[in-house]
Amino acid sequence: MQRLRTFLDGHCDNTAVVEIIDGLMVACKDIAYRLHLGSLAGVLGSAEQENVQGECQKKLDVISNDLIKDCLAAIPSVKGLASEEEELPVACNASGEYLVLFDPLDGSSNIDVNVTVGTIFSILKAAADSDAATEAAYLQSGKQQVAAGYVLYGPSTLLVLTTGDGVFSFTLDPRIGEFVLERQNIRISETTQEFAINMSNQRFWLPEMQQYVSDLLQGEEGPLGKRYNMRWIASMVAEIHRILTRGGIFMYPYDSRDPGKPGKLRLMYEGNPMSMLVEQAGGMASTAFENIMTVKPEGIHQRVSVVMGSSQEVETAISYHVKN
Ligand code: P6P
Repeated sequence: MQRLRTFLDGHCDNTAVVEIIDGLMVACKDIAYRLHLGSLAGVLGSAEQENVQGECQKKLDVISNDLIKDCLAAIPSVKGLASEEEELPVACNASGEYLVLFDPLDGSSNIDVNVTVGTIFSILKAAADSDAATEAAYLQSGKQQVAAGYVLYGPSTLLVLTTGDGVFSFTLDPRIGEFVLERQNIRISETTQEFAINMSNQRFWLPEMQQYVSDLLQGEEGPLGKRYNMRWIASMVAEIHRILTRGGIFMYPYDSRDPGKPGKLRLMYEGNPMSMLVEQAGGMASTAFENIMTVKPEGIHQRVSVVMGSSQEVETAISYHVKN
């Protein structure tokens, strides 16, 4: 059993990034502990406050965010951080060279019904003269990420990460309190018969997306010529983990409920890190019109339309959009 730090020391020659990932896991192990205690930890339910997104925060959203912030601020190579739960970025160590963006507890609406949630993180190199207390320092496209990953708090606690040379997964062994290597060089199957989308939004989608999903639902009698199964967990981390494990396509497309926004999910700490993982595993990640990791960010909480997973299926979804 290879422990996470042993693996990272042999796999990644960027010691600062290794320190950040290894250090971040201290907070994630604490989050895993509190989640698995559930109501016994007195941390379920609402925090009776909203985040910058105008979403009702769960107690564990706030606790997880604070745990990760404190943990990252103590790592010398972290120059600053940006969180879904923080309106503005937070400067950490002036001598640090890296920026960490994260969603501390993605899918947290599932906590009270005991469904899998996760922490998503993205690591960027800070420009030497950048001010980590301002958004500008973080507004780099997804292609600039040096590392990305998520911790999945499910029946077991898993870490899935990439430092730009393949995707690797680790299982938290509670007997020793360490993440141990589970899978190496994870690859997503090019084809799939499983799609994930929230069908209740169907009437708000672009006609192109409506047509694609309609064809998926027609199965072998339709133009796509095969039967599809559907999944929707309402927790992106769990959906993407399923896709990394057995293929599939995950979609949260543009919808007209809020015409001013290109989608629901956030580019910097959901779309980009998940896109890096999916592409490193041989999949594709698109807005349906362009590669997610080429989107030029204009704000740290910017939203993005998401279509990602098995490459051939994503290409099919894109073909419904691009020709029009
Ligand atoms: P809906 C969780 O809130 C999240 O950001 C993603 O993890 C998830 O895929 C999506 O939103 C679920 O959204 O509209 O189905 O509740």
